[in-house]
Amino acid sequence: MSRTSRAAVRVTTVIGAAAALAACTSTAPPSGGDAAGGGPIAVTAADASCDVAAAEAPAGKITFSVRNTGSKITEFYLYGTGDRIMGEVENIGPGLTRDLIVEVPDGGSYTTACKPGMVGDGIRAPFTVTGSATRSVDENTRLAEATTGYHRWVTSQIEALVPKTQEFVDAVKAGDVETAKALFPVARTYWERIEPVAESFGDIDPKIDGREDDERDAGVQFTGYHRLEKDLWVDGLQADSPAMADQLMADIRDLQSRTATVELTPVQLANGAKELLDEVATGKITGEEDRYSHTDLWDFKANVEGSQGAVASLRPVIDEKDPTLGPVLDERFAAVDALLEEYRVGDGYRLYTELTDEDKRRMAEAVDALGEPVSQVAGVVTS
Ligand SMILES: [Cu+2]
Repeated sequence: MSRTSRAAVRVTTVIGAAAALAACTSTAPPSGGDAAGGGPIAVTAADASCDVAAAEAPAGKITFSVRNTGSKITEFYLYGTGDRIMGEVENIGPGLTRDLIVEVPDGGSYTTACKPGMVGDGIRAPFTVTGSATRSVDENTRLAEATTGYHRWVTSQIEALVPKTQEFVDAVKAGDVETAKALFPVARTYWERIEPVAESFGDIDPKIDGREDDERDAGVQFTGYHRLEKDLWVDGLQADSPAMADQLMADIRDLQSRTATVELTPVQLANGAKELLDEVATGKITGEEDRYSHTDLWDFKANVEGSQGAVASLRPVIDEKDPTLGPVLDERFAAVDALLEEYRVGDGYRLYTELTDEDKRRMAEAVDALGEPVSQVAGVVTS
């Protein structure tokens, strides 16, 4: 789960994901253009203000160019009804500018938000989308194939996630701590590969992958993989561990049934690919995600594979639109893979606690170098 998601768990619907699922398969080239005047909408994000240059844009592709003039790392979101995330851009350091490209097919009321310090509900403002964008699934067969192919891949991951998590859950319920510990990072691999899809459903991700220190509404419990991780590694199995295990399984099955009918757009795939790398940077290289088991490198690898899966589905479109980008992506993914191989131990990886600062520095550098071309994918596929 991403830092962002965790920060916003309290608002119930959050999601680090690429964008919420628009009510369509908007595989047509974006028809709305960029904002009212045509260009990107400038957003000036300071520590206590969030100035969005336009409060309205036509439906279709909307680009926000977010400049952080403050002193804290910030994020920018576009929310739909019920805080459904249409798109977000994370980790914008002071002085930096990053673009958020989002496809909004339906006109209506939306909300923009800057989150200086990456916490809380953010500095919000209403944003209106006018008209509606053309939806023509068949217009671009390559894009349609990309989303179909990715959906197939996600389905295959879920088909492995369900039985692996069941084995993990069974081990917890049987009180077999050693087996459960061994299965924990394995089951999570399938989860971490497809997390942006799960995050797009909002409420599932906090239940499955929330952390103990997440903000929660009163009465909402700390559940999911990390709660069981804490039991297994720190507290020992608790009276309610079996119930927690059952709850995790129920939430995973809920994910499975919702994923069956989900429709994803090419922009969501592209943004999800970048999201996963942001997750690596903020959750894994920091050792924050698996703080009790220290199995962060398993998740690291899975996030990279998930990013690669989404990029791979889009590859024919990327090659058609910008033939220079694909080879750069190949090279950077290969570099990250090669680096991670250095930390392999058997079927797994070295524990986070065994990494030196130099190891972490090299990982951060490789992930940054990969993030750069991956962040171009959304723009290329919608060009
Ligand atoms: Cu996660």
